[in-house]
Amino acid sequence: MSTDQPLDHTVILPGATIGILGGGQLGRMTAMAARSMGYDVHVLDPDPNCASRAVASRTITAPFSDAEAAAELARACDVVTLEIEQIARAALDAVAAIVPLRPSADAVYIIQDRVRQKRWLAEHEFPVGPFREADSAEAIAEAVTSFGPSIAKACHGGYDGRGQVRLADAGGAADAWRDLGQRPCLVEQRVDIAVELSVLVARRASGETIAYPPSRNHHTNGILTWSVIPAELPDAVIRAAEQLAPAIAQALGVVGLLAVELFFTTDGRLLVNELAPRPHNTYHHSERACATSQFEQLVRAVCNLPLGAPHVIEPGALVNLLGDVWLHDTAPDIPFALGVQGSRLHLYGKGEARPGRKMGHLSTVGETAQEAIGRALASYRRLSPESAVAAGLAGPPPALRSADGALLAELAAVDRGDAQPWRGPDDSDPDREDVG
Ligand code: AIR
Repeated sequence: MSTDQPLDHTVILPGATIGILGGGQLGRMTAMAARSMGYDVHVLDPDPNCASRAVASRTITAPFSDAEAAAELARACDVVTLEIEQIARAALDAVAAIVPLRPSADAVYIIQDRVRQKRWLAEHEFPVGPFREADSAEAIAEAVTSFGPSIAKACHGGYDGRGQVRLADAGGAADAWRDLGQRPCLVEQRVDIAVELSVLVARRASGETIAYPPSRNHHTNGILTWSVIPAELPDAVIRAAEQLAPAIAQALGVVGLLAVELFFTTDGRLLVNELAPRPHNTYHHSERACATSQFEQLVRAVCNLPLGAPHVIEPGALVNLLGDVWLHDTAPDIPFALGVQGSRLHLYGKGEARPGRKMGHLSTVGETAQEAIGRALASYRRLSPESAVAAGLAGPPPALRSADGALLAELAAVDRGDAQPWRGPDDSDPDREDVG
């Protein structure tokens, strides 16, 4: 299925109105960048007090399944984008019938269902780990019997670790099926991950495409804990990731942003974990570390302005602040946290702190990636010692360049050329322009 749209050279100039489906933190930070550039912003979100409300000039309160409300948003906008992929197809189509929707309804439709997304990636010869669709407890059990330790993910709706169940063996299948709401799910084999990374791609309607340098990421219970850029991996891995991600964006015909989450496995493979057609938590440090923040880049891409340079100007890191930070006995110590050199606090203005809910992040810069992540974690420990203990971040920061022996051996193999993280589909032409 080709989802690409014809090249469009129309520029949407400042003064125009950008609509955003979704009004959470990603919409809020995008809206701030859009406002800085002279655009007006309207958002649609089910929550009347959504995080974007303070920045948008109009907030439509409606569920993401409401096609009429989506059309109402579109009628007052010059272009519409999104900050969450769980928007009903009818609502996406209703927008696209009125104004350009970027990324397109087809691209979002493929990504928003985990099975559809994985199948699409496999069909297009992008590297993915073993997976299977399951529509019963028995099917989950069968998959786990053949895969070994696995993870079952709801097809729709889960993000930030929600809608995911880890299975050690087939014995957990009945519970997993129940916990996932007895709905079709994706079962993936658990792979031995050496490093998690992501690559953010921006593509504008004219076809211009750029990739950010990879970000290195660490998750706890399926939620991002910290990210650091540059990822400081072997050149071969960086090059492979920077080639793979734009190739996916190109094949999907994404206009806007596409975040590609990747696993670099202990046996030297680069696998696609998940795609997101929007700004991504793992690039919040781009506001400080990169020449162009991901939020400004989204605005440029959907308005068809020249894309900004994505390179790292100063190594940067972020640590997420979940609702838990505000729920411990000790209140967060913001002044103490901000005493760490290079640290900055970002709060999303969400009314209610719930466990696991993303409320904000701390960002830092440093002379090296190691210094940036060290400062970010130091600032986090000062902010909330209890959270740091709970997230396993109370000790010294991870040594980015001295991982365990097995990992080092594999990374060395990649540098020697013994392991090939990704070389593109068989018919790939290294001189092809569309993957640049
Ligand atoms: N989001 C979207 N997909 C994944 C994430 N984390 C962001 C979007 C969305 C917000 O999370 O910005 O609007 C919803 O956050 P919450 O805390 O209200 O569930």
